[in-house]
Amino acid sequence: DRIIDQKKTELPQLLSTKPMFLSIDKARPSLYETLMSANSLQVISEMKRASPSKGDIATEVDPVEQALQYEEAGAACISVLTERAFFKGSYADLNAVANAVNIPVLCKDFIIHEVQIDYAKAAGASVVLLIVAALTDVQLKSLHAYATEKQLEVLVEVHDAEELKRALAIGANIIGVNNRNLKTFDVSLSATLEIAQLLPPSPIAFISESGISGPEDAQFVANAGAKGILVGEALMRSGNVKKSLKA
Ligand code: IGP
Repeated sequence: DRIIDQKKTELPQLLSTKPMFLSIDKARPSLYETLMSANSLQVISEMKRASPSKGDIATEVDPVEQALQYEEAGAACISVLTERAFFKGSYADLNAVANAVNIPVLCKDFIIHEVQIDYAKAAGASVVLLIVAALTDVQLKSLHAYATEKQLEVLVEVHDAEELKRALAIGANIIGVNNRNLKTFDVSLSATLEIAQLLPPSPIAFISESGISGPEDAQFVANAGAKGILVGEALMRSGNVKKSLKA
């Protein structure tokens, strides 16, 4: 709630200036297709400097160096935190990463308004995150339609059965379960198990997000049916990204 309140105070600034980025136009692969066609667990690797639950993680890291390591190690997609007040991210980070890599790039933020989608697109993202818990049904539906119209893919994030229902109702085809409860910061991989069991037979790219700290966690959520995992902290702290991603 505090993050959303903060977002609301930032909207006037975004609305009063046009997004201006030097973006290299790239035809990136589709994240959905990548996840659905792979026969092994795919990794969305995150550029994350800090977080409200963990404090500073790697504030001084060079986002381009980090992203190139991820890409070279075989990541399916790179997630870049753009939220500034709590995660120390920026659209500049997103823009630098998008220009450096050729794989899908996800703008990781708390999106509540179309203008944030315009910024994500202008900075070079090919995927945006929509968090069901942060939006009304009307907002969720219209932001999903807006992003789709702008040729962006959408990762729709849920945490429980009720939110999954709302994600399915708007026809989300990439659904991520956040193992971290955003209200309490409690992390439990059983959230992935719970949601996996409720997924309909339709072809949904199902992702497990947060709290995946090593190969055992990855195996656990893969067994539950995840086609991909979203990993931030463990990779930011890893001295050897290649080795970690291989494991
Ligand atoms: C990564 P972790 O525990 O591996 O660092 O988590 C990612 O799932 C997490 O950063 C995240 C997030 C979010 C951040 C998931 N959903 C929504 C901000 C907003």
